[in-house]
Parts: sequence; C-alpha cells; structure tokens
Amino acid sequence: MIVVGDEVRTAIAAQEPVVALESTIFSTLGLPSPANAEALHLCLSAVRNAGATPALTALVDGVIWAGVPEELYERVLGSSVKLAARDLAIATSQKFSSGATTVSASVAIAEQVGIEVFATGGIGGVHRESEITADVSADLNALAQHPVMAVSAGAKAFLDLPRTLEYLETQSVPVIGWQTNEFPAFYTRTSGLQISHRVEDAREAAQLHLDRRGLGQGGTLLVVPIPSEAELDSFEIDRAIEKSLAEVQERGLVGPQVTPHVLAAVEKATGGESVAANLALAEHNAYIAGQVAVEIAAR
Ligand code: PSU
Ligand code: MN
Repeated sequence: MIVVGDEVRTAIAAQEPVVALESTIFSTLGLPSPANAEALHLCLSAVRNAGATPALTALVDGVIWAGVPEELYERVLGSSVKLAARDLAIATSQKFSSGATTVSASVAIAEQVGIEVFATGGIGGVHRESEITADVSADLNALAQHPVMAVSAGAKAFLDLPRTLEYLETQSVPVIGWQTNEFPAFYTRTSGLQISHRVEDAREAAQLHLDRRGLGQGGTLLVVPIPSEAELDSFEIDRAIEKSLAEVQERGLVGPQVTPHVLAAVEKATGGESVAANLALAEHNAYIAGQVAVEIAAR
C-alpha cells in the first residue's frame, strides 16, 4: 500500500506542482552521514524554492510513503535496505522495517499516486563490462514504463555511458539536455557524448512532457549538468573510478551492492570531494525539477 503524506495529497488534489524524490541517495547506501541529512534538506528546500511540494518516497514499517512525514526522516536516513521497483511488494508484504527507494521504485510510486516529475542525483545505467555481468540498472526500464519526467545529472560516471544511451534509445526514452548538447557525466558537465535534443527552460521541458503524455508514451530523462563551481576534475575522478571498480572486482561484489560501494570508494579516493559534488548536483536537479513541475501545473 502507498500512503500519500498530507501535504502531498492536498497538492495533488489541487493539481499543484509536486516533485517525487528517491531515497537511496539519502540513505546509508548513497551518502555518508551527515552529508545524507544535509542532502535531504537541501533537496526538499530546493523543490520548495522553485514553488513545488516535495514528495520523498521510502518505505517505513512496511508502508510505502509518497511524502514521508518529517518524524520519519531518521528512519530513511538510517536505512541500509535498497528497494528497486521489483522489491516494493516484497517489502510491504513482508513488512520490512525500512527501505530506501531507487529511481526505479520512485518513478513507479510517482505514477501510481499521480506525480509527474521526479528528481535524483544520477540514474543507474548500463554497467561497464555488462557484456559479462549483464548488470543493467532497472532504472532504465522503469523510466520507459512510467510517464514521469526524471531530472538527473546524467548517469553515474562509473557506468558505461555510451551503452547507457544506446539502451535508453532501445527503450524509447528521450534524453533531453538542459541547456546542453552533451550527456553530462554526473561529477563533470561533459562526457564527450552528444545527445540530439535540448531544452532551454522549464516551459519547454514541461511542453515536451505533456506532449508525450498526450501520446500515451512513457517517461523522459532530462539531463542537467552539475553546476560549474561544483564540477570535479575529470582526470582525477576517472582515476578514482578506475580504482574503485578494481576494488569491486577484487571483492567480487555484484548486483545492488556495486553502486553503493563505488560511491563510497570514490568518496575515499577524492578525499570527500565527490560528496560535495553529489550534494550540489542533487540540489540543483531538485530545483530544476521543481520549476518543470510548476510549468506543468500551470497548463
Ligand atoms: N544517484 C546518486 N546516488 C545514489 C543513486 C543515484 O547520486 O545513491 C542510487 C539511485 O537510487 C539509483 C541507484 O536508482 O543508485 C541505482 O542502483 P543500481 O545501479 O544498483 O540499479
Ligand atoms: Mn545493478
């Protein structure tokens, strides 16, 4: 069962702008404490500053929330259980104590309760060496399936970005640059990979979303480069990523363990710089998502 928080329910009923947020990024799996709590508050405020209502998704005591109430934030921040879309019914039927939602779970919840815009840091994607591991994030199919506009700083840089773009094309998910012609690489603004379509503002993004909805089609990925002042050095970040991926292999980590481990290892290798970058891009995405939600609600 999904419980919609009071404020979010009122906003949806009044057709006011709402932005869904995932919670893995705010859990122990996404960012180290206390940066996780800081990120949560920055993202919630950013959505509000844009004029929309934030709807944090997560599971607490067997209940899925769209709009977790403030008194339960600690439970989300402390969760170490990752819930992708396929895990939601397991977590409710078996009454998990807590669970952090990934992008796939979050957009599934968003559609179910009538939220059309979603913000995250970076989506999951096709992992490097996926030809061996077959590791492709469920996020990509979920974006195709649920008619939600997802705002992200591209896909995480340790993924295979060209294959991620190919997969999104196969799944019919439009990838739209926010004032850019390039697919951003999460910690850096550029990847060298061209994307064919861009929008200049929230109004254009909203129109695109509404037109897709009118065609009965699925979600759209709006990719927003990390703000310049927070961008990391691409050479350094590449080195940190190489090192972290080697560690993942050595330890034989697979499946959902991979992403949290790489995020933590990159943090160590960059002396915490990656965390500051992650915070900045997540907050920025939440703000842009808020603007898009406002434009959609205005139609
Ligand atoms: N973006 C971040 N931090 C994160 C994630 C994304 O800045 O922790 C999470 C998201 O919840 C995303 C998940 O859905 O990682 C992808 O995991 P996987 O690669 O196992 O599908
Ligand atoms: Mn995976």
